[in-house]
Amino acid sequence: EFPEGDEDYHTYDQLMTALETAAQDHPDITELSDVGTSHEGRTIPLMRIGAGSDTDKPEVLFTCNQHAREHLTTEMCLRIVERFTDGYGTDDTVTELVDTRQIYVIPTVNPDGSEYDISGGQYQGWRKNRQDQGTDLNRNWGYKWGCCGGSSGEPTSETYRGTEAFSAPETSAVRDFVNSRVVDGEQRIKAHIDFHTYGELVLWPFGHTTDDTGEGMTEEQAQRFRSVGEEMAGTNGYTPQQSSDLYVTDGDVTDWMWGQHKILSFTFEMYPGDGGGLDGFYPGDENIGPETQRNDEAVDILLREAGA
Ligand code: 0X9
Ligand code: CA
Ligand code: ZN
Repeated sequence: EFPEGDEDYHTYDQLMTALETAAQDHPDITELSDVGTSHEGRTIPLMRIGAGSDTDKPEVLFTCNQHAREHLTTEMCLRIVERFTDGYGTDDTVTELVDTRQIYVIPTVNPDGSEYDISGGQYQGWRKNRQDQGTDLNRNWGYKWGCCGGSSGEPTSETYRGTEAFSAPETSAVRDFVNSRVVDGEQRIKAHIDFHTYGELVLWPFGHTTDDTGEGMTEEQAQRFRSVGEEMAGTNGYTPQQSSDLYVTDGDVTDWMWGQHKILSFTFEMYPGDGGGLDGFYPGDENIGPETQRNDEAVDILLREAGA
């Protein structure tokens, strides 16, 4: 459970209950399922929100909580679920987007790590999954995995990349779902945000190279990332930049989404901007409302962009 004073954050069980409630209250526009199970056997939930199940509509994916201690991101995904279900039929923007898009939300990619991080009612400062000494899920994706000094081969490292690409059941489950959205040879998912904390940044690929353009990224494509990234950052006040401007990573999710599938994929680093080390991962629960709402417009922009 969460420490005293932070009870508004959702534990895994509370998250599952909230998702079940949203699905039960809005059966016509939702479908709650899962992409598979974690190392310790927890279900990794998947919510689809969209009016009608047809495959002609552009699809958008939101993922959260790859990193265990980044609990604010789980709340971000839950807000997306609740806004696009409760707002249907009353909020014009929500209604239009639910009518014209399929919205997929995976609120916790790393349920084992997240539960471990709050075990004993104290924050454990945990980042990775719970397989052996822990794999950094955001170094385990299969596009140029381990290529470029942006991850570690040492199991004790916070950025351990795993024994091979997709060695973690959590990344391979999400991979299989995304691969399954290739219908008639076309990837139906057009855009994606992976939420992290912290730093207040909007980041785009590639992360494995500091080059702006090159293999897998034309001038025109890089321009589109920059312009959409800057537009979103204009609404939440985050700093927009290529992800490798922060630091080089290999095996992160956005490199795979773009490199493998040409999905317009961003990493958001949420509140706070500068949190003083480990404390930055644990903003009080009074921040959940304002700091998730802060990304409403950016989420809407990406949903619209998926149709462009
Ligand atoms: O290191 C990460 O996985 C992300 N930051 S975090 O503090 N949440 O761990 C950033 C990943 C974005 N990719 C690059 N910076 N290359
Ligand atoms: Ca509180
Ligand atoms: Zn993170």
